[in-house]
Amino acid sequence: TENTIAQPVGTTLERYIMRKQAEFPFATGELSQLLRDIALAGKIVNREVNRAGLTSIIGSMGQQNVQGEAQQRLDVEANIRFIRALTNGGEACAVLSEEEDDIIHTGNCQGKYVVAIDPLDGSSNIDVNISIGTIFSIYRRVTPVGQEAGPEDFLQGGRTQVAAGYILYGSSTMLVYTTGHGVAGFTYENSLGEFFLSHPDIRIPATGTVFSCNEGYWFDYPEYVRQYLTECKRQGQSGRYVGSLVADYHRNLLTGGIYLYPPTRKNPQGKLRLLYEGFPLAYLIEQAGGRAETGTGPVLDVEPTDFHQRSPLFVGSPVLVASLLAGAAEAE
Ligand code: AHM
Ligand code: MG
Repeated sequence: TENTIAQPVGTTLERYIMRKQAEFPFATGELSQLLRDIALAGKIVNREVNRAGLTSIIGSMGQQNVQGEAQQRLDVEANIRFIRALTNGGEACAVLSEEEDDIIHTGNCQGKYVVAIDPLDGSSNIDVNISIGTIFSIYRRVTPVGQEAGPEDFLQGGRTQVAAGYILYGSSTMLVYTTGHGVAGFTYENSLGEFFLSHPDIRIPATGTVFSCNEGYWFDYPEYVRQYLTECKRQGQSGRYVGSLVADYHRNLLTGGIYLYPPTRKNPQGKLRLLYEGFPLAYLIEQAGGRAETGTGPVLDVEPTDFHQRSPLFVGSPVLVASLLAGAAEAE
């Protein structure tokens, strides 16, 4: 079947990246290095996430993190780790993070890439030991190399992403990414400190029986969303909602399903952020054969105007997303 675990051939992320790079004779290796930087920061954050419940105990023992700094809140810590890795790596000239209002210049003006990132998504799940994630999106800069990056580097539009992915800190930690040639997933082996290729070519099932949304906002959802969900229930489908976007998305990617963060009366653009949530997950789902829509068009076609703008998100199996949209079209 699809999406099954690969034979244990032991392909590490490192080897995989090298092999892929060799397929593009003109590649300079900078994007490869950028992916390595992200994986490295992911390993560090994974370690912090695993110790999360112990931080107050460790703190009371007067311990500090490896940099000699007092322990931070985990989302702040993750932000620091990713920015540090991207700065040290040298390929990214600037970073946009959910944690900071403005873009962060790394000082690497020669860097060809910019990265938009949600360093630790699922903030409500951090303190209760539930899966959380990191989401990232990479663009080749449009401003001249040698200068500081500008807003236009980040506001190019989702279709110009050169790579995107996420790290899921779950019962296992996984890194899943695309560079526009399909989607590959890697599972972290703690004792070896390596990501191993476990899901070589992820394709989302065309349909599924899972719907994922926060039903607490039911009365604020558009009528077409309520009708769609009502039909899901009539068919006896399963409601599954972790409340961590990466976890809900990853489950649906592997098993088939739809994730919904609709517009609500209070938040007509929903809650999720376009540049480091909607765009990367939309790019990746299309690469896996799925769809990502806002209700009025593909997520990737939204023209970004603000770093932190929001967008509704309906993402998952193509048949399910199409069925939701059919209702939306009828409602018009
Ligand atoms: P965060 O960036 O503050 O962590 O919020 C994003 C999270 C997503 O991971 C999740 O899907 C969504 O917010 C849940 O929101 P809600 O509690 O409104 O259902
Ligand atoms: Mg977030």
